[in-house]
Amino acid sequence: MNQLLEKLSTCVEYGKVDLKSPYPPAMKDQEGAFELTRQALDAGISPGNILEEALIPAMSRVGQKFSRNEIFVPQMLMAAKAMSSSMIHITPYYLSGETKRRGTFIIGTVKGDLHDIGKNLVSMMIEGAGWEIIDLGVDVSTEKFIEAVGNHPGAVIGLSALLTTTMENMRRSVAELREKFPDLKILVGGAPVTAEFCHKIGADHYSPDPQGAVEYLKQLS
Ligand code: B1M
Repeated sequence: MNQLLEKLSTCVEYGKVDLKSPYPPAMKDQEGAFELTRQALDAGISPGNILEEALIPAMSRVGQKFSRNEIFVPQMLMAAKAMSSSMIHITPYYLSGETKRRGTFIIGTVKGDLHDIGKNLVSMMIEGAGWEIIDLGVDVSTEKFIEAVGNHPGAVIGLSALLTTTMENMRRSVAELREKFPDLKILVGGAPVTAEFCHKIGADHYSPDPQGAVEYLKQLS
């Protein structure tokens, strides 16, 4: 791999955002994802190659380490922050249509539920895997989920729930989404959710963590 891309990939994996970022201490005073992405673009490397060869593999390594409990939420957040600093340079190419995303992923925490830390991690990892994210936020009504799917034909949807009480709202939203969009792929997750519950409510896939969600989407794209 190109040396610049290799360096950029390492920065994202270890959460080195930019030159002035003191984290991680071992990379203090070194350029970070922000500067290296700019340099890669200036060197003529395409945004698609930067994404496919540096950013996506870095986030995939992060997801695998998180699944194996080798890193924890703060490290994952720093990696996502580094990825976002790189995306500042890459996003304009998507907006201009010059570079294509792998698909659109709609995500939200179900009605009555305000927990969003896990949902945000999932959405950051999926964005890191090359998908466009439509984040509906927390306390999302079934109507809002339905409206978003209507506005983004072909999108995959993800519902998160952290409370046993809001699992019932997840069930309702999934049932109505399924009725309106029989072919829609529905992913569910959140601490109290299980594969058995997913199956019972008619969703397509349950993932206990962001990496599982990324792997599922990979099969679909
Ligand atoms: Co809340 N809360 N909380 N809380 N809170 C829990 C969930 C609870 C287990 C704490 C406890 O009692 N031990 C408990 C639920 C009990 C139950 O239902 N059985 C609880 C409760 C009761 C409440 C309130 C009712 C408290 C009250 O007011 N009496 C209240 C409810 C508010 C509401 O939602 N309506 C409440 C409020 C809050 C805060 C606002 C203070 C805050 C949320 C802040 C925020 O999210 N912005 C909060 C927090 C922080 C927690 C705990 C401590 C941490 C949750 C968290 O962020 N975990 C939590 C206890 C705990 O989990 N230890 C608790 C870290 C996060 C990375 O993990 O969200 O599980 P998690 O996400 C994981 C996976 O689940 C998965 O990937 C993530 C990364 O691995 N995942 C998905 C998540 N969504 C996914 C979607 C996918 C795929 C995977 O596909 C779409």
